[in-house]
Amino acid sequence: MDTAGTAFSFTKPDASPERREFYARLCEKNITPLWEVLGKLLHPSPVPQMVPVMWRYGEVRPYLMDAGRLLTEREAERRVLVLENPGMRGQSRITPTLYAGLQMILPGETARSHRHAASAFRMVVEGTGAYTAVEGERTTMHPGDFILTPPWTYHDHGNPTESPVVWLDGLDVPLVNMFDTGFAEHHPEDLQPHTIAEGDALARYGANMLPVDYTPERLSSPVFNYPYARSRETLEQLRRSGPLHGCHGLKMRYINPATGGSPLPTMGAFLQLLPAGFCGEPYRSTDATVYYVVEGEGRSRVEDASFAWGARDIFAVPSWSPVSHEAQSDAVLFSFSDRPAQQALGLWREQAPLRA
Ligand code: GTQ
Repeated sequence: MDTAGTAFSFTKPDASPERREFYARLCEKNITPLWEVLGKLLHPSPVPQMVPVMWRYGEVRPYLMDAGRLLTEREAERRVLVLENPGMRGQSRITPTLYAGLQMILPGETARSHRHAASAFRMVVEGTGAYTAVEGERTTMHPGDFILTPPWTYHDHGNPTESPVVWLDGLDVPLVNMFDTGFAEHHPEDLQPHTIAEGDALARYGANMLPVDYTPERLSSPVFNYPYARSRETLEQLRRSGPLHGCHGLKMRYINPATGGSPLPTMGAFLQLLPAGFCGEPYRSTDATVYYVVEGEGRSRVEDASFAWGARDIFAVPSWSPVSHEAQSDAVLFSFSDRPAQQALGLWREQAPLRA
């Protein structure tokens, strides 16, 4: 049985001259007394360095265009502006475990083929008709599409259209590097050969059927494009049947159709509809979460911060911070976090309703 505890607190013992002299001797040997650091190691609840933050797309877009003038895609490998959490500058982190950036690719450009141990996905922000190729298959990008590049799969991007294309990249690089498990390599050719017809993966694995002898080759989803048109239609259909969740509105999670688990081993992704006038209750969970506004206008309160958002804006919510959403117009929020990693390790918690 679970016995309710009292809040953890710890006061350092006084440091007498004799104790200090002892600590100095320990220090020389790379040893620290636990009672000097315990308060930093154990807390009654999470103490994130991460802070709530929002980026308005209208403010970032001009910088993407500047980057387009100043560097070629080839020089940059990927032309990405990394969204850094103000509580963790210089670490390429938007949350403690996740990386996010806005990638821009100009007409006629390609981003060379490579692969890495980190998982990645794209959420398409602007422009229709660019492509991502993954392990021999291309998929055409449309705004709102959720596109995977599973760990150690070759991927390249191209923009054969007449306009710049922008997407949000999410990667688990900080988590992979914390484990010191990061590897990366280029494909021997600039662009990998396209050996599989476009649409193959979605038809084969994404239509509520699987090939009769299918056995999963990897932990990630065999579907690598989750088209927005389909996901949006699902939300539209479901709002007619209801009911709405008091905190989330109508919230769905993206899945690996072969397992029902998350699309990528470490990252979960979600899509939620907040109907016009929705005024949600506060909710919190231990997975720090990044939100991207696909459609609509509204406001989210995160602790003391209040983010008034519109389409294409991005905001981030730290672990265990209460968040509540309101929608002025019908709104669709995409979000992602390391929830599957926390769940696999037995660490994930959520709370709603919140006690005072
Ligand atoms: O598109 O492969 O934002 O490798 C960072 C690293 C995107 C990519 C990023 C990458 C990519």
